[in-house]
Amino acid sequence: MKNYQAGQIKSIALLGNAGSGKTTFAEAMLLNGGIIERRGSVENKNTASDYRPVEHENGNSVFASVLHTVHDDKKINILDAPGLDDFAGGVISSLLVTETALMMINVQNGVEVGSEIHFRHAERMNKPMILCINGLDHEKTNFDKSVEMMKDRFGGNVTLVQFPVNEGEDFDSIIDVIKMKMLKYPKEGGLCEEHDLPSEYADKAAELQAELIEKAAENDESLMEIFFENDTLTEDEMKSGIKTGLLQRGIFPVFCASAKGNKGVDRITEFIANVAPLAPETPAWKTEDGNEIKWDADGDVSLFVFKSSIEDHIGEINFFKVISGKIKENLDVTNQLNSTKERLSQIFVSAGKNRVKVNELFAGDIGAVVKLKSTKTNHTLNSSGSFSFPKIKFPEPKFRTAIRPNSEGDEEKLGEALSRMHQEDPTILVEYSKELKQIIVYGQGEYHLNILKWHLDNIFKIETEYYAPKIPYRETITKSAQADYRHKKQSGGAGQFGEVHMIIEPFEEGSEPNPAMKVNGKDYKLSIRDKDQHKLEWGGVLEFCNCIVGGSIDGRFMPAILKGIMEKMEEGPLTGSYARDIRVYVYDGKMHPVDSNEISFKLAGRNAFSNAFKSANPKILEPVYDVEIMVPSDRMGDVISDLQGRRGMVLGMNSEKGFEVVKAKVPLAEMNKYSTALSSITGGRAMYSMKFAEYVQVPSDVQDVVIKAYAEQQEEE
Ligand SMILES: Nc1nc2c(ncn2[C@@H]2O[C@H](COP(=O)(O)OP(=O)(O)OP(=O)(O)O)[C@@H](O)[C@H]2O)c(=O)[nH]1
Ligand SMILES: [Mg+2]
Repeated sequence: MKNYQAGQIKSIALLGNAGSGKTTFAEAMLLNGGIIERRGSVENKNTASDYRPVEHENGNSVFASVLHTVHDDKKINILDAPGLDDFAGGVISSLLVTETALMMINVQNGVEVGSEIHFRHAERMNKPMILCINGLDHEKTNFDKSVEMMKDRFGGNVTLVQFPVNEGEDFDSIIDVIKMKMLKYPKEGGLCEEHDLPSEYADKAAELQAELIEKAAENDESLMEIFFENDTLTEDEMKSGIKTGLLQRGIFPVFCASAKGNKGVDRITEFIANVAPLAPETPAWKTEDGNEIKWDADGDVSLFVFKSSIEDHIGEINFFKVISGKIKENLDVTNQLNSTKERLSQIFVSAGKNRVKVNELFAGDIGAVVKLKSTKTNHTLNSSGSFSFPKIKFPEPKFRTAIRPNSEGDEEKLGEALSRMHQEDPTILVEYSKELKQIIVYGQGEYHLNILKWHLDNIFKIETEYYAPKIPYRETITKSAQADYRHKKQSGGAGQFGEVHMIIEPFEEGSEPNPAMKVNGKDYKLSIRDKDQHKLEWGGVLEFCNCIVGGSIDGRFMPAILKGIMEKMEEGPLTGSYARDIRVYVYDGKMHPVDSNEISFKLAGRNAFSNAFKSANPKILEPVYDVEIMVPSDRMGDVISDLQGRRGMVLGMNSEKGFEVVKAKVPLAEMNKYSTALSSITGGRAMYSMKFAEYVQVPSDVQDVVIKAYAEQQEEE
C-alpha cells in the first residue's frame, strides 16, 4: 500500500440508528476503492466490518470497526460504529479519532432515536456532520419526509446537496446541486455517470443550489463579499465555504444513497476526499495538562490508543491515532501511563477483518499495532516528552447484574474473561463487591450484558449465571440510644470478660459531641476526654468519643471496642449493609483483672453497639439515581406513570426538538431491567442516562420488606 502524507488523509465515523446501513455503506466504500474485490452483505455474514462471530449471530454491529478506503490520492479512514445505544462506547471512541461524522438516515423511518443519540454525541464533541439519506431503493421511501424530520430535529443547518430522481425500487439517479448534474448509476451500482441536468429538475436544482451557496457563503466573510458581488459562488468557492461551514458545524450537507445498491456511495466518498476537513484543519489535541499537541508530521511522535481487541491468529491488537510525527516500523516509544518501552515492530492499516502491513504512518492517520507489552485503550505512546492525552469519557453504566460461574473452580477463568471483555469494550465494567459479596457487571443495557454472556458462553466457554444484584443499602439511626453489654466467658482455660456502656446518636456534619444529654428519659453528664472522627470508605462518618472516667475501662482496650463497633458498621444490624453517620460515646464499663483482653472488649463493644443501634430508630438508606429520559412526546405519559410506579419522583420536563426530556429521581432498587422496560413502553424510541445522586431513607413499608428479605436470607445461609 502506498504511503499517504498528512495532507492526504481523511477520517470519518459512520453514525446512525441501528439498521440504517452504516456497515453496508462501508462495504460499498471499500469495494469502490478497490480494498475488497467483492461486496459482502450483513445478511450473508461476510462484510469486512461485521466480522466477529457475535455480529454474525446477531446480524448487527457490536464493536466499532476500523476500516479504510482510497479515493484518487486520498486515504479515507472509516470507523463503522454500532447503532444500538447499548454499544455507545464504540460511537464515542470512533468520534474522538475522526474529523467528520457521516450520519446514515434510514429513509423508511427518518430521524430515529439512534439518530438523535448519535447527533448529540457528535454535537457534544463538536464534530462536523455530513448526512446521508440511505435506502432510497426501498419499496416505501419518503425522501421529503426524512428531510423535514432532519430539519425539525437537527435544525436549520441541514442543507440539501442532492435529491433523488426516482426513489423506490428503480432508484438509480440523483440530482447533485454542487455539480448541477444528474448522476446516473448502472444497475449493479458502483461509479456514476454524470449527465446534464434534465430540464424538469432545473428549477428545483437551482433553488437548492442557491440555498447551498448562501449557506456556504455565510460561514466565511471573504466568501460573503464575493457572493454579494457576484450573487453566486464558483464550485471551488462553494466547496471551501462548505468546508468552513462543516468545521463550524454551520452546515450539515445532505446526500442520497442506496448503500445496498451501491448507488450514491462514490459521490459521497468523493465529497469526503475533496471537501471534508483534514486532521490539521481541526483543533489540535490537548494533553491532560491542557497543552496543545500540533498535528505536525515533522514533530515528535505521539500516538493515542483508542481501541484494543484480541483477534484470532494475532492476539492483542491496539488501534491508534497518530496525533503528531511520523511513525516507522520498529520505532521505539514510551507508554506514558506505565513507562513501558514499546517497539512498534509491525504496523498495519486495517480493513475490518483484513489488515495491510505498512512501514510508515503520518500525523492524522489511524493504524494498528500488535504484540505490545502492556498497552491498552486510553494509553498514550510518545517517542519523547512525558505527557498523555485525556482518557475517553465513556457513558455512565445504565444496567447491572450479578454474575457467578456455574462451577466453583471457574472463578479465575471468569475473572480473566471479564477483564479481557473490559479491554475490548471499556463500557463493560466489573466490580468485585466486598460489600455485596457479589461480582457485579455493569453495562449500557440488558442487550449489552447479554452480548457479554454470549462471549462467556461461546468464546470463553465458561458457564455462568446472571442473577439479581443486591442493592448497596446503608443503615443509620435517627435518635439517641443507650446500651451496655457484658461479654463474659469464664468456663475453664483463658477467660474473657469485658463490659461496655455506650450512648449513640445520629452524627450530623459540623455538629459537636454533647456532654449533657437525656436518653430514654434519663440524664447523662459525660466528660468527653477524646474524640476520633473516622471518614468511612463507603461514605459518611463514625465519631468515637472516649468518655471513660475513673479508669473503668483501661485506655488500651478502647481500640478493641472501636474495632468491634467498626465490624458492626461494616455489617449493619438491620440488613448487613454498611452503616454511617453515627456518634458513639463510650462512657463506662467494667474490667476483670485477669480475663479482660482485646477480644473481650471487641465483642462487648460490638454487641453493645448493635443493641443500641436497634433501639435508636434505625433507618435503611437506599441509593437514588438522577435519571434523564428522552422520550417522544406521544409516549411521555406512559413513561411518567411507569416512573411513578417505580417510586420515581419526576423533577421536571422540557421539550427538545420533538422529544420530551424527563428528569427524575428513582431508587436504584426500582431500576432493575429499566432499559428493557423503557424500550417496550416506547417501542425502542427512547433513551436514558442515570447517575448516582444520593442516599435517601426508604419508606417504612420498603424497610420492612428489605429487613424481612435479609432475615430470610440469613436463615437460608
Ligand atoms: N434496501 C436496502 N437495504 C439496506 C440498505 N442499507 C442497508 N440495508 C439493509 O439494512 C440492514 C441493516 O444494515 P447494516 O448495514 O447492518 O446497518 P447498520 O447501520 O450497520 O446497523 P447496526 O450495525 O446495527 O448499527 C441490512 O439487512 C442491510 O442489508 C439500502 O440502502 N437499501
Ligand atoms: Mg453495522
